[in-house]
Amino acid sequence: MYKLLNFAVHGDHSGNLVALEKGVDYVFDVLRIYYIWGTEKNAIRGKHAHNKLKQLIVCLSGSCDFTLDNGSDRQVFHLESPTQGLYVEDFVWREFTNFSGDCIVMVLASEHYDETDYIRNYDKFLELIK
Ligand code: T46
Repeated sequence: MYKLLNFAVHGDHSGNLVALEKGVDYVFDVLRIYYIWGTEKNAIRGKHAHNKLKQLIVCLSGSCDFTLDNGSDRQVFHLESPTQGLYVEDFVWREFTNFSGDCIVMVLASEHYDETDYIRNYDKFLELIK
């Protein structure tokens, strides 16, 4: 399952603020936060799914494209605002591309980093979700 979320923005003449709260904007315990920047425009990141991991993905600056695939549907999300987040559950194949030079992506994750949670072969992913 994946879903594009719109966050509440607290803005006034001095600027904007978004607060992400458990139970409102995401539902899992956050065990890890990581961020990605300085990615080459033509890079392709991701190319995997997860067995267990749930994540909330926010493009804080610039833009990039996230392609999500649940085995039957494939959808491209153009992330370009810190007011939106992509919630992505386990067993979703993801690729991200088309990075602007100023792109900074922050990810809230439900698990510690664990290489054994990654499914890096697309055919195996299709096999597992049958
Ligand atoms: C995902 C997408 C959106 C760590 O040591 N700890 C970490 O928490 C992470 C995420 C990565 N790493 C190391 C492992 C690799 O040596 O950092 C290097 C790059 O990681 P990776 O190639 O997995 O990066 P992406 O951008 O392809 O994927 C990441 C996440 O791994 C993945 O869960 O959903 O961002």
